Amino acid sequence: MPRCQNIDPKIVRSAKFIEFGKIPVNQYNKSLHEERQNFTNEDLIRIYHDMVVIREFETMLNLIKTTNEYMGIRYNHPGPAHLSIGQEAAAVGMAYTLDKDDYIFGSHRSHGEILAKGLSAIHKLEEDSLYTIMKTYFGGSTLGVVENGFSGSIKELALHFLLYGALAEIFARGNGFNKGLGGSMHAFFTPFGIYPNNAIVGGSGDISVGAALYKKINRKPGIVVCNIGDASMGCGPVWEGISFAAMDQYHTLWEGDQNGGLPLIFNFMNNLYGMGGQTMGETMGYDILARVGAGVNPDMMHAERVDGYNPLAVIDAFRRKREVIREKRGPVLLDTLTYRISGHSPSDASSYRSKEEIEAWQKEDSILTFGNTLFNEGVAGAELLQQIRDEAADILTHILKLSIDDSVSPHLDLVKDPDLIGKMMFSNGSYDRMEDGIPEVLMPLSENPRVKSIKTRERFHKDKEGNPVSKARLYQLRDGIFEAVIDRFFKDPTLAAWGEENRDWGGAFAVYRGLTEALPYHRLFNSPISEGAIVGTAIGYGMCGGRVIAEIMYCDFLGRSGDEVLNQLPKWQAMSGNIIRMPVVIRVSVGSKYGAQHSQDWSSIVAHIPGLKVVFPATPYDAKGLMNSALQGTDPVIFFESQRIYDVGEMFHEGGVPEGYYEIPIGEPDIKRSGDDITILSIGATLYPVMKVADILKEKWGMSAEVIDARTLVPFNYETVIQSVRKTGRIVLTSDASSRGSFLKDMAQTITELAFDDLDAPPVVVGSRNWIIPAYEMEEYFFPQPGWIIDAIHGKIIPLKGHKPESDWSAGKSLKLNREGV
Ligand SMILES: Cc1ncc(C[n+]2csc(CCOP(=O)(O)OP(=O)(O)O)c2C)c(N)n1
Ligand SMILES: [Mg+2]
Repeated sequence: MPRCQNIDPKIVRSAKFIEFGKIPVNQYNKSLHEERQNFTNEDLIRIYHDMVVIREFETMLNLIKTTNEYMGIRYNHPGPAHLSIGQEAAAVGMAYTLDKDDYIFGSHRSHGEILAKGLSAIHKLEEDSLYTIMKTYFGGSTLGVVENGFSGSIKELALHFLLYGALAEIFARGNGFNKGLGGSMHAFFTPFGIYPNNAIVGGSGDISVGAALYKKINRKPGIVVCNIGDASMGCGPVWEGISFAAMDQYHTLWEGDQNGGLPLIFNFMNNLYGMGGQTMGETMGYDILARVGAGVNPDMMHAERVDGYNPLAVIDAFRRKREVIREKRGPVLLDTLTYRISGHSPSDASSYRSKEEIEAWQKEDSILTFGNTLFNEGVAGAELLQQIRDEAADILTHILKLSIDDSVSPHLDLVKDPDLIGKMMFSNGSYDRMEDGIPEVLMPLSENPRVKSIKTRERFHKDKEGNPVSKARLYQLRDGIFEAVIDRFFKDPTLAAWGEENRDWGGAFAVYRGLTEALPYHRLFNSPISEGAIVGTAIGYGMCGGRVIAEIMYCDFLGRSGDEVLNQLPKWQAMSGNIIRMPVVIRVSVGSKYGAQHSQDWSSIVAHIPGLKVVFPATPYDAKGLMNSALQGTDPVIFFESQRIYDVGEMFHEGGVPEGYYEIPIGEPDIKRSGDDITILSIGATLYPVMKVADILKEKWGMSAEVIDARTLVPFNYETVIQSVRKTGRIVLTSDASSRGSFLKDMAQTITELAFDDLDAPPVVVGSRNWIIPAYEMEEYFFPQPGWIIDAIHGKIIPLKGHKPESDWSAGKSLKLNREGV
């Protein structure tokens, strides 16, 4: 259904003022006495206990890092440890109301948050399910270490399990929560609702929005809390995440029970510093961080500053904000004021702040203050408080011993299996749907106007008489992608898609035309112009268990989603210890005609990044089969589509593009024409000029060229290419990417290694020039042309009788261009 929201000039042109309401700052003012009806003694003592455990955990790590010793136990931890001594009340207050269905995301400084959330989950879970969670995690290997010789309750065992899983992870041990592949800045444990912490400042800013979308779209219980630092408010992904989370459409266009805001709290752990930069007074201009909420939406994001030095103030805020979320009025922004007594890292000399300042905050230390309050109110005697602190130290001494004992806590054994991490990069799953259920659609597939119109199209480029089919009647490459996408929407209830102009516009270049009619808003929607968050939210949605297609309108805009594509999407499967799967397809349209910032083929850049599958089909048959595979899998796939060839018909597959479902395995190149004299390997749209080259070679020199369409960059089965080279002894590689540092060069080098003895000449790469891409009228001087390929064959592989080259492929020219860097 197309959107219908008329914009009336009379209304939008009328004069008025924007009124901002009040944003509460540290308004909590209840005494413990007044809070007694909300907390039992046991609750209050638990809050104290949880803060103490976190303090001891971080103190132990600080001592290990700075003195290599804790309680007489010596250990050298070479890795990072960004500690949160001072921030315990903020962490415990944040986690207190949350249970395992509530997800937290974090930052490089999240040990305290992990422990607080874990402790809260342990408190709320029944013993049976708690034990099952521990027993089934990595087949019980983490539990086995702490269970051995343990005599206590399940809840006490769970405390040991939590501390051990986190510490072993920090020390890169195989029994850690993420098999030691996450480490201090990325440790997490999803069964307790602890989702990835992120070493990239602000990295969780958009990923957490995707998690909230997952909960909303799939009607899952719980809320999402994005714990990030005050300095991350300067980061693009955070601003983009906030815009994405606060879109009007959740209230104006999403229908039925989907109408309403996201279940999300951006909780800024505001310790007033970046590393050394002061966010208030130096590096930011917000003065009080909560102010930012005022500009975001008319609800001002329900923004508030809370005193994160008082756990009860934070709990109070979370209780109130949960109500806001229950009423579907999210997202919420909390500015939780706290202070980091510890350095940014243990090597930090705190040269950027005065001793007086640190001492002033130490005087108000939350554990000290809260302990005194409990004592004064008669909740706990000094002895009990001391006992809690002593027990925490005892447990941590025990856990430290276990965590550094190589016999029970070894690192992953890369001696025994040097390829172990390689095996963890992809999950290689195959699922029709990520969850059972009935997909929500607005009409039967057969009644969809686009589906009906495609039915009438010719699925091969020539009709039965062998005449070319007109464009209007031709089944095009874009139709292949559409068929795979709509088919999956009718199969997988979790599938959602978003990007710029994905809905009424019909998707960029009309690939999605017809989808709007078939799908409700919550399964297909227009995003803000936020390429970072388009990908970041897809990552969050995928890691929570949903399948998703995100779209980047032009490949050139991938730069805007650099961190998400290069640092987040490829890494979480392996960094989680394979706890997480990532069924995320990023469609990337490679432009043409629009010049230097709209026409680049950056497939080589993503192919360089370990952890991404990279696909680039050039025919309708391949596009449909590869999209089907991408959408059947559980790995991140960057799916390149060239705008030059969206309207080509199928020229290669006999019988045209099948109507039914089929998959083409990702990683298999395809021989588009057989030949004996030379191999031409092409990636993407250059397939078509290459076919011209093959014709010319045949006509003029009687040479038969074997044309191989790579179809995929990663993974890539070289067998097909090597067998071809064995036969032809010669190979040219071509694509629209600028040649320097391209994936073609990587392929040429691999082919040289694998088939050196079979080659008559070195593999020759014919890529685009190392320039800006000029206007359409001059594109033929930039992108590989049939003439260039023939000249390159003539100049570098085999002289072609009588050929007069127009381009220079001499060694001298190559040296000159490289010397000049162009
Ligand atoms: C994108 C990025 N830039 C810089 C860094 C280096 N760095 C690590 S922590 C940090 C300061 C972050 O401050 P804030 O977000 O307030 O969190 P805090 O450290 O105070 O908990 C910086 C600059 C990084 N990890 N990621
Ligand atoms: Mg900070």
